[in-house]
Amino acid sequence: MEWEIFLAPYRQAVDELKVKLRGYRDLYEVTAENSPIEFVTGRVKPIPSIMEKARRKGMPLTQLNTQMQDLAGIRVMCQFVDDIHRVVQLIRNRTDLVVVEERDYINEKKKSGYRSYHVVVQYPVQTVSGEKKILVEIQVRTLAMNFWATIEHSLNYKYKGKIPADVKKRLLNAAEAAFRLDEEMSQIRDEVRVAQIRFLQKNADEEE
Ligand code: 0O2
Repeated sequence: MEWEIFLAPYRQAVDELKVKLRGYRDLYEVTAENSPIEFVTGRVKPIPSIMEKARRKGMPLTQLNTQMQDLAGIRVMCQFVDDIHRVVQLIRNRTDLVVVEERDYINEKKKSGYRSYHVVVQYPVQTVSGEKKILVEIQVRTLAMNFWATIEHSLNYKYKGKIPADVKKRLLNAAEAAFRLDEEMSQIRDEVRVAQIRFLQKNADEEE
């Protein structure tokens, strides 16, 4: 029950931010621009994971609100790597939250091969006892990065954090393959854009 009371504003923050970030898709629909957001998910960290992380990092349970930045977590999935930077800019421009930290695991991937852009924000929630400022970790990643991270995460869970060396190596190769897939998709998109512009230009010239 105490956990539920402690986590209630985190659930509120996750619910509100999911709605707000999903809203961009509708806002982009009325512009000529493509939405940089494909889909948004969110979760409050499960209690056993909170306890495990607190133990691993030597965090006192009384300091979780200031020390554990991902009790509330939002994930934003994008089609292309460029879209990640557009989403991060949208987050930085918001006036209903304050960005407190950014971690660029795209230019500096983790040892595991993990890639994503993390933005930690401070978000005010209106609770029954007044305003409470909550830390929320927003992970922004491409569909390919998400595919890799989801599978690696479940393997980690399956092997209880002790993935065998050969599987780790193959996961690293798979992370590189996901990275190349992102690069290839961006190039294809750029080439299609150039071809479209040429096609429109040609039609316009012919009509003159
Ligand atoms: P879950 O189940 O996703 O909620 P640390 O936990 O020490 O690695 P720190 O300092 O808390 O990291 O912050 P970081 O690295 O910015 O964010 C941690 C979260 O990023 C993780 O949460 C994952 O969601 C994701 N992440 C980081 N590294 C990896 C990785 O190698 N593989 C995958 N699949 N995800 C990763 P949690 O706490 O692991 O849990």
